[in-house]
Amino acid sequence: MALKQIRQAACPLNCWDSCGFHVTVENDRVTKVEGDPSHPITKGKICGRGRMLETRTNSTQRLLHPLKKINGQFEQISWEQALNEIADKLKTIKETYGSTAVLHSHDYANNGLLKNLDQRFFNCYGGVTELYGSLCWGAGIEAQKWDFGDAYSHAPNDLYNSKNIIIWGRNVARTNMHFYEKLLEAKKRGAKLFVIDPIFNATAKIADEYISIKPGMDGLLAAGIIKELLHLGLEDRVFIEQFTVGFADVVELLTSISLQEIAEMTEVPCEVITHLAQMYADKPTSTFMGLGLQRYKNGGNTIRLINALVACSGNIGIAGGGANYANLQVGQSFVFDELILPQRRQKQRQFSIMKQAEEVLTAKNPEIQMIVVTCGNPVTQVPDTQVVEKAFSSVGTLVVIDQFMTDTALLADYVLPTTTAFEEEDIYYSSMYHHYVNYGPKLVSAPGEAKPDLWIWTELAQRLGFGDDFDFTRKQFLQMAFQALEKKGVSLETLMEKHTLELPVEAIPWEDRKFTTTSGKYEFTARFGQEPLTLEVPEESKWANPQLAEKYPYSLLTIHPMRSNHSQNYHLLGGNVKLKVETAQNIADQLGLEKGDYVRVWNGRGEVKGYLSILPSSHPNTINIDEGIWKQFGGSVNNLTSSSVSDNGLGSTLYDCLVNIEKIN
Ligand SMILES: Nc1nc2c(c(=O)[nH]1)N[C@H]1C(S)=C(S)[C@@H](COP(=O)(O)OP(=O)(O)OC[C@H]3O[C@@H](n4cnc5c(=O)[nH]c(N)nc54)[C@H](O)[C@@H]3O)O[C@H]1N2
Ligand SMILES: Nc1nc2c(c(=O)[nH]1)N[C@H]1C(S)=C(S)[C@@H](COP(=O)(O)OP(=O)(O)OC[C@H]3O[C@@H](n4cnc5c(=O)[nH]c(N)nc54)[C@H](O)[C@@H]3O)O[C@H]1N2
Ligand code: SF4
Ligand SMILES: [Mo]
Repeated sequence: MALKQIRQAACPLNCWDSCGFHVTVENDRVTKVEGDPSHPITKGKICGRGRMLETRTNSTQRLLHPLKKINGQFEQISWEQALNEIADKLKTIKETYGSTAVLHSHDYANNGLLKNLDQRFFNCYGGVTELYGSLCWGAGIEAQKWDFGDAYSHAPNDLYNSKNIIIWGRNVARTNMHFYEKLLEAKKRGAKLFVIDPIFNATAKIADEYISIKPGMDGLLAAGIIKELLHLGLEDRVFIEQFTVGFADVVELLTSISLQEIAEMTEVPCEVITHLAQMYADKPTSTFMGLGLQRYKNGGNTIRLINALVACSGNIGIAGGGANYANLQVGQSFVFDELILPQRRQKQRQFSIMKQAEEVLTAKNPEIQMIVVTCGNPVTQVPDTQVVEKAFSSVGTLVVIDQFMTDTALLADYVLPTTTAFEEEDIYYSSMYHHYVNYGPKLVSAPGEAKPDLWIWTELAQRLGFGDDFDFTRKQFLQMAFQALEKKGVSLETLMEKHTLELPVEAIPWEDRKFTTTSGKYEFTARFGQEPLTLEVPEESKWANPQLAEKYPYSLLTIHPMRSNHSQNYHLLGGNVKLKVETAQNIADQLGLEKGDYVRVWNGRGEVKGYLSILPSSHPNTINIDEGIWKQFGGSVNNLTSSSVSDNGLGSTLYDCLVNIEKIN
């Protein structure tokens, strides 16, 4: 008789929601993944990507053995051979060129605490070339740090204290499902919901008001709303005078542009801007920014101008208010330095994550000899795919650790098969939305010879002479990260028993009006902070580059897919995955395109082909192609995107992209 058990576990995926699971296990096999009804956020509901972790774990496409490319063909080799050869290469590279001739290319495909041990490995090895910045949220995080001192959000249930709720460039219904449920509840309780987005998405459908905006122009819109607040005398003078610095600079900046000009550039009518100013003053108003709206050259300034609006309308540090972007209080609860041992690094070099490919191609002293990829699929996810492919094909040795044969793995010299979340124990958290941390035990054995990332680091460390640094159990590593929490009475033992714990973080950030900036105040501008606020436009726009805009008249967004977490699920969806090119109605009308037409979208960096569909009610001259698509299903939209870096230096400009489109046969 099959032994069937329902076990508590956690979602490992890089996502706002960090859900709790009920996983059915039968005969050492995961057979179903559902929501844990006792989880305070998940309450029994999860998304398709979470449920699909069952398919992901049991898939016949899983990598089962170490592979080595010999004469262009992958051949199965033993772990012993793979580890010995990679360790030998690491030894020789360090001796000949220095340890920074190795690039560690990674992203955050798995939210497990122990996934950070890759950095421990590379630090103990001597320090390699690491990536800095973030494709995901870099510009916005940096903006929050400049203005407030850190990026903190209100606790999820504080939403019920809001009179007005603004969803600014976050695709809540698709990317943040448990927040969507809270929006529905807040509406029931009487809150008014506003959605500002170029795409009339599923969240816009439940809004009281939808404000359609030209992509990349949100900072200007915020500036216009501030202008109207001042014009109507609705700003919070007490907050501005007592708890902020630099407001005079904002006022001066706003004199450089008229409301009419702002309306023309943002393509948001003046009356709507005035109305939004009245709404911001009708407190408490909470603002929830997404990550989509800051993936522009001017992304840092965009977030800073929205912060400025929230601040001068007096919505900071009050129940039902907040400039909610991310909640770094969550990640800051763990002691990462104990895990990654930064002091063991002897050498260091950093490449921007956006420009890693160009940096690989041009690096000197030392040139890159080896790239090791963990928790990432750069050929699909990093901008300017053609350059990424060139760079990742050019190095002496490419090692990819993954569960599947991705487009990046296809380029590798060594592919090492790793486990999925249900095959190893870890603790999962996300600094994006809520402040609960989840425990995920090992539930089933790994198939074939797949091994946890940690096992791979341990084996390599032993071969390289620093095995002692990895001579700890998983639990001991978790205890290292939990040191600060234990002192606050949050114990690892309790988490492992209860599976979910609330972290002791502030529910209403900045309630005491003590900001962690240099001045201790909210910083509108550069006086004590970093750089002045400016009214910038996207890099690829008719204002910044009229010639480019003439050639490529349409704004391309490349938002996150509904049914896949980035590139992780397309190959598991079954059926015929078709690349969808979604355009605003006016583009289809102008070019005589119809739903189902086969079209080519191109710019100076590359092209993508797919099938047309219409984005109803969305902003004119806007196109969207979801990100994450493997070559075999049509190829990554990053063939079109730019590797530019945001204004404040740490973010991507993935949505700052002009293209053209035509019908093909
Ligand atoms: N289904 C699904 N969910 C996911 C993920 C996934 O891959 N799939 N990924 C997870 C990860 S890693 C992240 S970072 C989050 C991202 O979560 P979100 O921020 O919600 O999603 P994005 O797709 O990055 O951003 C898209 C939203 O920003 C809007 N947008 C784009 N440009 C602009 C602009 O200039 N102005 C305004 N106002 N809006 C704009 C888009 O129209 C869209 O509604 O989602 C997480 N959740
Ligand atoms: N054009 C465009 N590009 C984008 C975005 C966009 O909106 N538009 N979004 C950006 C954002 S927000 C993000 S966060 C990034 C995400 O970029 P990535 O993190 O690179 O994308 P994923 O597809 O989630 O995951 C990459 C790989 O990690 C593997 N993986 C999963 N778990 C593990 C594990 O435990 N160990 C190891 N070794 N591997 C594992 C998966 O199998 C997958 O192949 O993409 C960015 N790229
Ligand atoms: S992907 Fe996000 S919403 Fe879906 S189950 Fe995982 S954490 Fe929950
Ligand atoms: Mo992300």
